[in-house]
Amino acid sequence: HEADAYRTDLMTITRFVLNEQSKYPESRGDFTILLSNIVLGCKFVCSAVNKAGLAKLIGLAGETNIQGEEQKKLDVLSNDVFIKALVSSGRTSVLVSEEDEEATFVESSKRGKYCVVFDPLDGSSNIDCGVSIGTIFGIYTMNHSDEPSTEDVLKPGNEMVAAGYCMYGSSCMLVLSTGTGVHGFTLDPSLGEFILTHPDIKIPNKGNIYSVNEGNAQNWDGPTTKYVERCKYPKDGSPAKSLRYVGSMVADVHRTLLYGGIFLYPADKKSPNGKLRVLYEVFPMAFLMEQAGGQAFTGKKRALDLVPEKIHERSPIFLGSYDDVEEIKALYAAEE
Ligand code: AHM
Ligand code: MG
Repeated sequence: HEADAYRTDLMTITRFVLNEQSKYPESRGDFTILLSNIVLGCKFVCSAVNKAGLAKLIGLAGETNIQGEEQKKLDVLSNDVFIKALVSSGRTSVLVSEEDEEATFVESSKRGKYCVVFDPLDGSSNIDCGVSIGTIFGIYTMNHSDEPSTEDVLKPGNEMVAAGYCMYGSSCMLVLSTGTGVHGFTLDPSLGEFILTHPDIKIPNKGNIYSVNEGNAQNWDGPTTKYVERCKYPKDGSPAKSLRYVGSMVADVHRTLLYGGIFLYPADKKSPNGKLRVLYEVFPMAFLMEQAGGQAFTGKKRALDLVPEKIHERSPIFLGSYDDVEEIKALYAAEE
């Protein structure tokens, strides 16, 4: 039956976002243009990641290939692509990338009302062995001042207007929230389009997976230690949780979103603020988790209420299913 083999009404990500934005009478399509440039960056990175083994794109930045050309490491290349796509969109003023120590301030002729914080290629330890990696991004609007500054992005995560990630895995998936739920789009490589495949993702209220780098256990604090102990040896007669840890935040969070459970990157004695970066790792993922019905907690407060003081600041993070995060919150509250 032809109708079964082919879906003819394709909800592309552009069409989806245009529909969403049309609910706002003041919308002039700026966000759609910005997003289509982010999508372009994701498609480029996806294709580069897929070719990486073949094209010898992997290697140290600064290494030269047979033609004597400089080779760029995949993460440097990805960053260049995103910065150029975002600047040329004409819709951004401040860009913060994990790859660049300083923020990028867009020249005045190309400025727009949005600011984008992003990690162009997260999970770098997984690049060379072909395991899933991803891009993470968050979007703010400019403050009402003339000159763009880091103040435009040093704002709590609850002020983000959108957040998302793209996972370069067995399929390429873009997961996005503009504050009205979480929606997943899968790249159809033959069309070069992201098609809505996972509308309105909701995270299960409770999961049976925990995800953490247990190699750091000797340096954990009391509540984290107690929590992970309970995952393995539950006191209430419930079955023990399974451990899954890719070591790529996008992959670990994506699984958590779809299957439920909890992802932890806690503080430890060696890293009192954990490892993950507030602006472009913690906030976007916390935003998505809350939009999907889950929670994100820092060990002290709701993650989205943090007010970052520096663009590359770090924070401990516990995120995932509502009930699972409730448990770790209770353990931290008991400490006080
Ligand atoms: P990166 O930005 O250098 O790639 O580091 C971030 C990654 C995350 O994707 C992942 O959650 C975490 O580091 C894993 O860290 P660890 O190897 O300490 O477990
Ligand atoms: Mg990173």
